[in-house]
Amino acid sequence: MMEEEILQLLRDHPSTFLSGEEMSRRLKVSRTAIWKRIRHLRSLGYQIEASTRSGYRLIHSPDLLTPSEVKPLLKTKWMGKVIHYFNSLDSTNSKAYDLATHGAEEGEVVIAESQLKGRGRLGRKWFSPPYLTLNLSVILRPSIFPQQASLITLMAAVATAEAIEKCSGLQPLIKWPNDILLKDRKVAGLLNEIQSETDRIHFVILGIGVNLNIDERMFPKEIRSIATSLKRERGEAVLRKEFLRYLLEELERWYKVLLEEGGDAVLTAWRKRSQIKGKSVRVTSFGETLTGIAVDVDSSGSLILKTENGERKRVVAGDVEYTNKAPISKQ
Ligand code: BT5
Repeated sequence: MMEEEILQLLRDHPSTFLSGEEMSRRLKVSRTAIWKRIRHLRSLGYQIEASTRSGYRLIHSPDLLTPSEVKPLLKTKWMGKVIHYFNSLDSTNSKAYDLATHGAEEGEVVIAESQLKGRGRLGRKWFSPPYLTLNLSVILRPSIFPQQASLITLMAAVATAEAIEKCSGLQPLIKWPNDILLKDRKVAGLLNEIQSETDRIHFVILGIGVNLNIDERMFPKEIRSIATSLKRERGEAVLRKEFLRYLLEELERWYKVLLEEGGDAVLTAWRKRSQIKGKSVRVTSFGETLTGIAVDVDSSGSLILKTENGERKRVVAGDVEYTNKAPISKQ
């Protein structure tokens, strides 16, 4: 994108003007083409000072998640070094799946400012309005068995929770298997999709949606009482590109922990962040509903439950509801 190249040139000259002539020479396009792109950049929120004699100077950048905004902040070795950025997509997971099928490498990421058909699990919808959320999909090619793929979800949940804490100071809790909660409301959700053979994973698409700057009244009515955002809980907007930076760093770190130290190291961090042990839960799994006490999560990421009649059950996938809410007192 030529806009990216123009921004790069302007950033390389932070305290001086760069003439339109110089820019058109470097980018091998006409001065009118440069002017049109500058106008477009301004419409996106970039403040670019223009002087007929001296040229252009970048004064202020908006909080977009474009590669040119994000890359200067990134301190990762390989995660997010290639960013496929879109203003709008149906779903970043679908796009990433497509890219991975055509050979995209581990660590490449897809970001969209908004999703038209953001996806949750089991065909559910994910609300992702423009410029207020993070919609991220990461391509991973782990050399682990397909049966261990749930560990990737646990790893991503830990990384997302840590990024939230680093960015906001808030302490989120993880709810099995893929929710991140602040004060019992969902602030982020994970959707992992995997392409594999019986004993080999081709790739995993790690989809992460985080509500960053959504105000409460902006949430659709159906989820208003169960969803929240970092802005709502913190009382102040977060810089989205800074959050993305933390998240990519944490993902790189925890993925390394998983591959080098194994699932136990991730599970230890996950248990601390989930406080699931001993909680009364109702679990819906493949159309069946189970109630009981959560005992733990095992080494493959499954939930272990002690049911009301004392049986131990292992749940591989499903939805959890906490049922030990304080009783409403009678007056
Ligand atoms: C999830 O599913 O929580 C997975 C969400 C993953 C979204 C990311 S965004 C980037 C990537 N690209 C995609 O297309 N998806 C991933 P699940 O556990 O099934 O929860 C879905 C339910 O959460 C919905 O049925 C709503 O009740 C609720 N929900 C929808 N949008 C929400 C939001 N923005 N915040 C909180 N809750 C929401």
